[in-house]
Amino acid sequence: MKIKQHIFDAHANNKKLFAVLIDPDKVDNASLTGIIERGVAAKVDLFFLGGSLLTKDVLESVAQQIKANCTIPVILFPGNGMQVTAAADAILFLSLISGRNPDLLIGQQVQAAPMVKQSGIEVLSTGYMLIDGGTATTVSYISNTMPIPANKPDIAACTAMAGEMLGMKLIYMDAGSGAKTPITESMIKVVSKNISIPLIIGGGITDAEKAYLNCKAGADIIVVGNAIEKDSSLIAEISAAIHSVPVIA
Ligand code: 1GP
Repeated sequence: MKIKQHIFDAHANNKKLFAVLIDPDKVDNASLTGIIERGVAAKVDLFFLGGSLLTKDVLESVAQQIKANCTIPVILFPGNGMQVTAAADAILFLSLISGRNPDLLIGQQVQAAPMVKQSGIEVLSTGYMLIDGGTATTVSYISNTMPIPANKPDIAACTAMAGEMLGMKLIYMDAGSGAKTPITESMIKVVSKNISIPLIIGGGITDAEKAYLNCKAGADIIVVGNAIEKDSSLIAEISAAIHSVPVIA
């Protein structure tokens, strides 16, 4: 319960968190070392680890390398039920509640449940919502679901509310990795007003200003992957922006 408590405490105090997403397929030893070092220096709160489509069997070794070199928690962000390793600290146990694909609503979870239990890692029950990011992303293709239209905040709010009512502990709204248009502040505002659990926002965020505005609109955790893969020096400025949002005393 350690990581969930940490996220809930931050949410209660309006302390915004920064999660750097690492796609294990896309890092090598040197680039991962760079991301870890910059992450530690910039006080990154969380590492998310996973991808919609993994083609190399390196999830465990990447998790181990992060754990061996820093104390930043490693949270699995699995693209499917096979992406489980005891080397991580926790897993976003996702149900794709924006879609109507039963395999991603409950099928993959049934298959993954015994492995997750055996691993002993912390389970973070998460309602996962795809929002149209203006381009076909890997996740929209692989999940075979229709994202929520970007101009329909009411649908997003009702979906998030349903997720909370079903007992989920986090809501993750994602425009998909490399989205052309990240989620709008107006949608974040409407959704965050309608739920009381922490809200994770990601997909297509490429600069500190956007991360800051998302936090001001009601995001609790900002996830950035693609932009950092291209330029890991962004970690420092995005982290500073997210952590500059005033905390409730
Ligand atoms: C994707 O939300 C994450 O699932 C992060 O997206 O890679 O575009 O930052 P980016």
